Amino acid sequence: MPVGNGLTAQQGGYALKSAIATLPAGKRALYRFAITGPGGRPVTRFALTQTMRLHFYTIRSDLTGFQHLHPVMARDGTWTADLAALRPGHWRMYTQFTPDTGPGRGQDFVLSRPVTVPGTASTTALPAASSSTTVDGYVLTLHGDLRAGLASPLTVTVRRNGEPVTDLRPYLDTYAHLTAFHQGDQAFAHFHPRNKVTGDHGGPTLEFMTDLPTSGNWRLFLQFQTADVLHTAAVTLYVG
Ligand SMILES: [Cu+2]
Repeated sequence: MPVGNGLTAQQGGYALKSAIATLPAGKRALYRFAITGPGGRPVTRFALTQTMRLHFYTIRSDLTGFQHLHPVMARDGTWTADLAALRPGHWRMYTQFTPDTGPGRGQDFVLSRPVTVPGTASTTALPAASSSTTVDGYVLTLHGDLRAGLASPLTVTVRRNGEPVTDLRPYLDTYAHLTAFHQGDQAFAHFHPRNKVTGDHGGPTLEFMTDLPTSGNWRLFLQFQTADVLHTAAVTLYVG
C-alpha cells in the first residue's frame, strides 16, 4: 500500500513539482512535472512497479474523466504525461512511484497536485452506489462489505452473455487494476487482485483485499484486458 491518501504534493522529503497549474480544455494536453528527493533535486532512479517506473492518474472533482497513463521521463528527471482531452473544471494529477535511491528507497509514494481547466464547468452527479456495472459487454458483479480503515475483501466476477469470462490477459503483470477515488476530497487508492497470474486465463473471479481509509462513496475504476483491448469499468461503491 502506498504512503498516505494521495492528497498531498509532498511526503517524506519527496515532492511532486510542476510549473503547470492550468491546462487547456478539449484537446490533448501535456503535463510536465518532476519528482524531487530530500536534497531538492529531481529523482531519476525509480524501481519498476507493475512493469512501469511511474504511474500517472487524473480525475475531475466530480470523479469523471479518469485517465491512467505512463509518462515518459527525460534524462534530467522531467516527466511528460500526454493527457487526452480534459473538460473544464478542477482536476487532480496523481503520480505513484517507488524511488530506487535515497531514504525513500523501496517505499511506494502517491503525490498529487491540482490543475484547473478554464471554461464553463458543469458537474456530473455521482452515479448511485451499485453492486454491478457493464463495460464493452462485460458485466462485473461486486461482492464485499467494505469498512473504512479495515482490510476488507472485495470480489469482482466478470461475465459476458451470462457466461463466466476466463480469458483475461495480464495487463502490467496483473489481471486487473482497481483505482478508487473518494467523493468530496478525491483521496486515492489503488489495488491489484491477489489471483496468481498464469497466462491469458484470468477470471472469472478477481479477489481484492482493499483498505479504504474513509467512509462514504468511492468511485472505482477497474481496468482489465482481453485480447488486445483494455477495458475500463466504473462503479460507485459505498464504504461504511
Ligand atoms: Cu495497477
